[in-house]
Amino acid sequence: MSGVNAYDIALKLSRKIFLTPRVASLSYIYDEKNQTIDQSIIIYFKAPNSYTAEDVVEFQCHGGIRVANLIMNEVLKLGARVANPGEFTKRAFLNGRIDLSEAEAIQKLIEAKSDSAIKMLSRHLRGELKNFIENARDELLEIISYIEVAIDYAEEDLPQNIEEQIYAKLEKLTNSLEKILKNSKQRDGLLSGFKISIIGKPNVGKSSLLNKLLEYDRAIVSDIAGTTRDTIEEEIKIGTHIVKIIDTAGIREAKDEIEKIGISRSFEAVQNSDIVFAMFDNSKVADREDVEIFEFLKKQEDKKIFYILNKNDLPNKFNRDLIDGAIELNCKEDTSALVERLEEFLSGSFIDDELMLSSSRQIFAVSNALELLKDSYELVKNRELELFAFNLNEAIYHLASITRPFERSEILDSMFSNFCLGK
Ligand SMILES: Nc1nc2c(ncn2[C@@H]2O[C@H](COP(=O)(O)OP(=O)(O)OP(=O)(O)O)[C@@H](O)[C@H]2O)c(=O)[nH]1
Ligand SMILES: [Mg+2]
Repeated sequence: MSGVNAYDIALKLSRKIFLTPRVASLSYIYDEKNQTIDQSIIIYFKAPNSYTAEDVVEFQCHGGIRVANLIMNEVLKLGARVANPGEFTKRAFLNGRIDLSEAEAIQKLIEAKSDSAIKMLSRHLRGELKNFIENARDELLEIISYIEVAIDYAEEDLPQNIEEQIYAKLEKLTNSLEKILKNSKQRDGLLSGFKISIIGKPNVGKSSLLNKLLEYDRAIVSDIAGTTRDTIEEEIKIGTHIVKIIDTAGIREAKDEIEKIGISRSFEAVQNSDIVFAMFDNSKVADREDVEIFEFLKKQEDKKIFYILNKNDLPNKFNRDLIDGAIELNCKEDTSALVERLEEFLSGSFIDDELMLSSSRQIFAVSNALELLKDSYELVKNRELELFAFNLNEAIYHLASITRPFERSEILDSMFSNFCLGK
């Protein structure tokens, strides 16, 4: 419970005269008819030293949902109401306890898909992203103040090297924003969980690979080409990462309408993933369809592609030169060679000391600010200093939206509604 009446309600429920802040008190909980519901631990956090910066009371009751529900009912009868999703964190923000970058880190922490993600988010929680953004803002303010002095001068009185001086400052800032943006985009999968799609011609062993990775027979495997008709998504743990893996329908020139739809979903799956397992059959001669798959993969510049030559227990007929350095597997028996390479890639995708952004909202804000800064060079060159100052102010506005937005309600509503209930 959080809010001005939280403490009073807790006293009524426990029939206590007082609760010592930050002390775990063992207490019975009573209903309105004076019957005991449970014996539980009550902890009172006195404002402002709590998660929300308001009076907060926590109950640690016995397990199971029933006891908790009974206590909840009594709390509601005494005047409390059920919190909205993310309301505790929203109050923490509104009460100035945390900024938005920290609130987002809390949300992402709950959903984190890897140990490395947790480490990065805990840095955000310690305020590292906030400091980064505030430094950028201070540098922009410095340039603006510089400009404002310049605006007051007549053109001919301006120092000769004013352009270079502004350029130097601007360049430093542009570079650091570009860097954090690049890091964040490249390693997006780190926070949201990497997505891997398995693609290849029919019958190469894609579903066999999925099943082997999951260690149970999730997908139907058969020697009939075109067995998998629709994409199948599952989560697996690779080292300290939870990744989503998508088995797809084999790609070929299909006549069947349903198979065609399945195949277009296979291409979509590749487009939506960070990593591709491209599988070929060692026991067959490479043909036109294999080549077409290569052509398609060549265009997927931003994906990490693992080439796999499957069925290496059978005599080789596939032209190995086509996929030099492919991982050779027998999916029915052992996929460890692939898992090792994947694990290496996943852990290598995280560089400890590089700060990154944690949400598309933050990426959007930095991209907007960066665009404005890039446009500003031209303005300095043309001595359009007023417009230049305006641009920089706009950039500050975008950066501020990451930590403390100027126009709050819209951003806040959309952001906190993504939280899970009770946080
Ligand atoms: N010898 C051998 N057979 C394999 C291997 N991997 C899969 N197979 C067999 O190849 C056949 C096709 O396997 P699937 O996993 O269904 O192939 P798929 O790529 O999912 O095929 P579609 O769903 O039709 O696209 C099955 O009979 C598997 O048992 C392997 O490494 N060695
Ligand atoms: Mg299949």
